[in-house]
Amino acid sequence: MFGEQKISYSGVQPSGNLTIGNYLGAIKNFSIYSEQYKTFYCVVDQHAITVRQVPAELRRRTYETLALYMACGLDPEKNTLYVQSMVPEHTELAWILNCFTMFVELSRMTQFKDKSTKHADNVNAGLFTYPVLMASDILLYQTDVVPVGIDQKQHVELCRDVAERFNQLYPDTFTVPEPVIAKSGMKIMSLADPTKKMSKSDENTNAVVYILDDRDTIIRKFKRAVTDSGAEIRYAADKPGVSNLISIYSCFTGKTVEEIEREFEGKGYGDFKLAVGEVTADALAPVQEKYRMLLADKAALEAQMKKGAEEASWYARRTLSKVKKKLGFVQLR
Ligand code: ATP
Ligand code: LTN
Repeated sequence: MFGEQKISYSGVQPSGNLTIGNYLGAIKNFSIYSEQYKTFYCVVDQHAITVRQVPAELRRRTYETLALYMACGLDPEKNTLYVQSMVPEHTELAWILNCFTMFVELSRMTQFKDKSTKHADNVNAGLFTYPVLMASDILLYQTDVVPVGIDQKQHVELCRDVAERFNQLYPDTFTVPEPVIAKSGMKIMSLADPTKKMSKSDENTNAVVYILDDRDTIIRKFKRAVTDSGAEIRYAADKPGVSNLISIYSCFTGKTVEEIEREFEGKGYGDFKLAVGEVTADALAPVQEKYRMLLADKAALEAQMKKGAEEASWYARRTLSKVKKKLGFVQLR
């Protein structure tokens, strides 16, 4: 809470082409809060450098991610959209919170374990303290709700623990945030291995549907999606492939699992996969069109970045100044 205002905050890394997992698990749910909350949605470029990035690609993707936020329906007049590295208070608070986060807490994070296996040649300190920078993002804005996919729940819970620890020592400093995880779409799985999360950094591009894939590519990828033994279109633990496709179909059409099972009773996997491809392509077409228009005007995107960073800074400075005062740092007027 900032005064009487409730706050929603989330972020996406500009570390690759965004997927329908990012869309359904996160971005699509950001706008739910636009009317009644003060909302901050950030392009977290500083998180992205915890794994090596090519500078020109990071720069390009920063523009693209901001344009995609807007193309997905986030109106910059109603939401503060900005780039993390343009608001230096994030890293300043991160240092402070590093001193309130325990080594063992960070050692338990599954994303750290996964990423340090995947990037064994670059297990850097930033990868380890990644959740502390994320906690700083969230706590700087006195956030109430954090809409994320389920893979980020553990990080938001760590953020809550850090906030509570800090508040116990220095009362009334931070709002303790809640993770909000969409019921459907919380974890979209890979089309090649439905036991694995669909991820923008997957090397197998056929396993991933990108928001910007064209219609033919989307339909082809779903046609090739791994399904399960048997022929029934049914949502079940022993049918991870079909269940994942049912979830995607449900997210894009708003239909319930039961309605979908009824709709495809007696039909085969081929028909179903084609239908999933078509509804996905239909739903993404307007997003893609708007995205192309927005990306064509770089100056307008830069003006947006500037405005977003100015708005965000105002809030960030207030919280950071309060934290410094509580800690005993001398602040000159
Ligand atoms: P990377 O592959 O680089 O780790 P990512 O695809 O996991 O990236 P992030 O930028 O880490 O994407 O995540 C942005 C948001 O999208 C987070 O809230 C995350 O929980 C959500 N998200 C990512 N992948 C999925 C998925 N497959 N299903 C649902 N939500 C997802
Ligand atoms: N860690 C998140 C991205 C992220 C974020 C945040 C999400 C960075 N800062 C603050 C919510 C709130 C991820 O990897 N998806």
